[in-house]
Amino acid sequence: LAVTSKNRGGVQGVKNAIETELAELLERRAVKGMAGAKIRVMVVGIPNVGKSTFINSFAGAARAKAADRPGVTRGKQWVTVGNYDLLDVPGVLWKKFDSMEVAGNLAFIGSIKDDVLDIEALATALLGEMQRMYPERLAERYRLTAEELGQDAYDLLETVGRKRGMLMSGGVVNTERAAITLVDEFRGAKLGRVSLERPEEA
Ligand SMILES: Nc1nc2c(ncn2[C@@H]2O[C@H](COP(=O)(O)OP(=O)(O)O)[C@@H](O)[C@H]2O)c(=O)[nH]1
Ligand SMILES: [Mg+2]
Repeated sequence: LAVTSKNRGGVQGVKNAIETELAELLERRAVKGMAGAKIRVMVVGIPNVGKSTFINSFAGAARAKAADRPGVTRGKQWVTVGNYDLLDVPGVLWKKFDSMEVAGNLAFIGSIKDDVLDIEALATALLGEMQRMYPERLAERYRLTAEELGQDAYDLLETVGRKRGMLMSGGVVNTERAAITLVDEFRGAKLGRVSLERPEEA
């Protein structure tokens, strides 16, 4: 069962969707006098997508550890809420990415551990995508002139760092700090809501 815009409607919406999906099973259980048996739900998804947060809103309390980075949920954890047993699991990624574009997008949103990535390369690639797809957001957030906005992505990273006063001795821009800031702000939605991928046209 996928949580989508059609069934999100909050926790109750998801419960309704599960109970509709399992109507036959629940009916059979009721006939066998097993109405009290818990509904077991495994919550699966890519790292850092909000699985633990979802379980916590389902439970109405912080029962599963959630954080703004991948790899926080280690091993599986059962959380019992009313007549539900929810299973929180570490995020899963497929073995091989279809394209560098998909791999890059997963890195931008924090589904791949940052320590295995070059943060400046990541920020530069992200800037390139934002220049292409949402230039006005960049211009607004970092108060960029049209000329600054049109620079190569790496030069733009330097400009962002300079504008934020991230200078090292000799006036050299600390591009690593600029990169960390940029990626953090993107993930914190400071650049607004961004869609990196769109459903394929039918
Ligand atoms: N904007 C937004 N952020 C969310 C949502 N759900 C979770 N998050 C944030 O996404 C990050 C990852 O959440 P977490 O539940 O730990 O993801 P998990 O790795 O899939 O278990 C945390 O910083 C959450 O606060 C959501 O619906 N919207
Ligand atoms: Mg988790």
